[in-house]
Amino acid sequence: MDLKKILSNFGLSTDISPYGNGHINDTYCVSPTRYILQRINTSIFTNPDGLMGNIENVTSFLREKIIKEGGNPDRETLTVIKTNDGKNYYQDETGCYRVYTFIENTVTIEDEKTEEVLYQAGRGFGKFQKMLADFPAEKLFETIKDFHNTKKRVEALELAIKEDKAGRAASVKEEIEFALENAKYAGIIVDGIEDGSIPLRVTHNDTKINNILFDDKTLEPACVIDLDTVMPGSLLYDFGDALRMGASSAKEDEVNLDITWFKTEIFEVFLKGFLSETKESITEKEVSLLHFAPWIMTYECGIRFLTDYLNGDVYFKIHREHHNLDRTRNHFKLCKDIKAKENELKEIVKKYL
Ligand code: ADP
Ligand code: GN1
Ligand code: MG
Repeated sequence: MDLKKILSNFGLSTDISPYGNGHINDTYCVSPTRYILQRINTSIFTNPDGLMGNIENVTSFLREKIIKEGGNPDRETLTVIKTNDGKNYYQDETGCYRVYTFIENTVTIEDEKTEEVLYQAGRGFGKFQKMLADFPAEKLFETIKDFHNTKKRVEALELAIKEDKAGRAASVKEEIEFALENAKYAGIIVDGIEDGSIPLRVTHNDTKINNILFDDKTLEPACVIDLDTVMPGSLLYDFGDALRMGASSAKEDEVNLDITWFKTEIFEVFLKGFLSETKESITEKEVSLLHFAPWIMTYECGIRFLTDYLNGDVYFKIHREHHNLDRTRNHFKLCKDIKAKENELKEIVKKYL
């Protein structure tokens, strides 16, 4: 693909290099005036019009709110750059491309998961959810169906085991056993949403720590990014998913499981930050599941990695052989550790409410 030609369709013609560590889209940084150029992964996001429509709706809604609150909308939410003919993405035979302004004087955190960072991330993701509390959910297109439906994720795993497309099932018996043994917990949030006991809210659904930009001096949350999966969901998804990676002592794909555990002190500071924004709206039922949220999101992501490994690595980007298996093992180790610390987590929640 000719990235310079693609950029000329946004009125830009400059230097360009690969950027970031996302697992889904191809991200590039354009300079000297910096922009983010992304090739949208259209095998995952099959309706780019719906996807970009969501992003435009959500960012313009946020923009108005930020202005009303006296904030800086160019810094606190994403800004989509239109193509020369006024569209929110550009399409050619090599794919679909979008451009955002680059939010300067911010940092992306991958490994420096300190208590300060996770406290600020809790505030940032909590505020994001609060700001979208009155966003008209019916305007949202469902970009990935059943994204956090853990029961459906278990079904997808069962199908992958049965089909065994990559011929790997026999080599991961232990992981399959762990996944299926724990499938009995898969309905706890999904069923709660269905029976109305857990409120359906507009949520981010991908609150990984590198999906928030922090001020490079104060580390305060500047902007929540990666808005591809903003859809109706549960507050517990955003809370739990941020801790899946954020509260791990190690990287998401660390293979040394002796140095991989769940840090309860990080759970505590993230909780404190998150509740500073959501305390008024969180329900009793949601509170009763805060200790469980990191477990279910880690379990769900773990079985998604395992499913992808069995399917032959077709969904998540991999950078080495067996990468998805390494991620699976890492997540299942975390699940075991979270379970062992369940009472400690419950006590922490009690302290804050
Ligand atoms: P993916 O869906 O593949 O995870 P992201 O949208 O999260 O893609 O972008 C990947 C990385 O690019 C982010 O983690 C962040 O470091 C950087 N990034 C994305 N958008 C911006 C932006 N507007 N300004 C600065 N950095 C950004
Ligand atoms: C993907 O896009 P990225 O890298 O922020 C994935 C998340 C997973 C995560 C695991 C659309 O997030 O659901 O939790 O990888 N995003 C999508 O690291 O599937
Ligand atoms: Mg991302």
